[in-house]
Amino acid sequence: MQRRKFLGLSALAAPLLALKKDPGFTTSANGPIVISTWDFGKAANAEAWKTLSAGGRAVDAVESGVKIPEADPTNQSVGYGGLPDRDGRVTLDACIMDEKGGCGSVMCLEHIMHPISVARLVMEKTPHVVLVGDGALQFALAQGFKKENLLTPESEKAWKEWLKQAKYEPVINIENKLQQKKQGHPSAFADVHMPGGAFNHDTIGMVALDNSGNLGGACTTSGMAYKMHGRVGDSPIIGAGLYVDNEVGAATSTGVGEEVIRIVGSHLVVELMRQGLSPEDACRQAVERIIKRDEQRARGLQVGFLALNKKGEYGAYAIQKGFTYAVKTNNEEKIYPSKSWL
Ligand code: SD4
Repeated sequence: MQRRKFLGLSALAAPLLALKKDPGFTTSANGPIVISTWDFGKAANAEAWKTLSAGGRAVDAVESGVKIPEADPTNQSVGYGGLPDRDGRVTLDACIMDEKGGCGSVMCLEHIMHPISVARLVMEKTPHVVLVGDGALQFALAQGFKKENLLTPESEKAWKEWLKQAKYEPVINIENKLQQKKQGHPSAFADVHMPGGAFNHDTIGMVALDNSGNLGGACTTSGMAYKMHGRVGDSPIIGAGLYVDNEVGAATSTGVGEEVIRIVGSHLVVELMRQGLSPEDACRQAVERIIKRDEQRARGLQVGFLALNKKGEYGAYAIQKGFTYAVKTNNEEKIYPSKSWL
């Protein structure tokens, strides 16, 4: 019995020996810093920077930053213009954390352009952490948010195309592929078989360190396109899609949310940094945790983590190539490719 257990374990461990070793580099910045997921993080960082460069709070910076993709109708992966669920409904997930351990979240919220700001008010004006669905909408309307139609003609068209085959197939690195498509890049989807142009996942996660040395984070998404109605991913789940601990650091994630929830990914990354790992090593270990659960499965999907510590060092790691993140500091404004397992 013991032996069988041992053999079982070693069989599980064997694929891990194939995990790539990397030197675990970290980069640090003097002064404030903001980092966010994917190429579209660059414009969001620029907005957040207005607050950070004026000496403002990280939590204010990240809220204003992620509102940029939320309001962009051409961004089919976050907020307004986001691809709907299989019933044609745009349902949004978002959460936010501040330096005091405060957190607020909304899940499956419809008709509100800025779910991140509703999440912020859940944090600041209610005794709760999470509001979902109708309750979240009711709260938003009571707080003065406007009810709007978030389904753009382009996203409606893509959904109707998708309905012809109605096959749920998450596409790896969809965020950057959508961005390239927008920019007229001819090979944006060359490597992907997409019935009806089914684009499938999307999120902006942003973490920042302000001039006072405090951290904040925000994460917002329309979730996996063509998901079941009511499906919630990792993004609005505190500890999964985002975690901030002002003593240690902050982390966020993107990709197939179910995988991130199963390992409580962002919290794991922060706890690994608490144990002394660099941001990149912490992200890598979280990715390895997913791979260890089911290597075969992991090969077919994308998850990326992005982390920042109290010293302003940052790093990222993903399962697949193609995950990118944007960085803004006093000295640089850049998009980096993340290291990856595959
Ligand atoms: C979700 N994690 O809803 C989000 C989607 C995402 O890159 O991040 N895609 O599962």
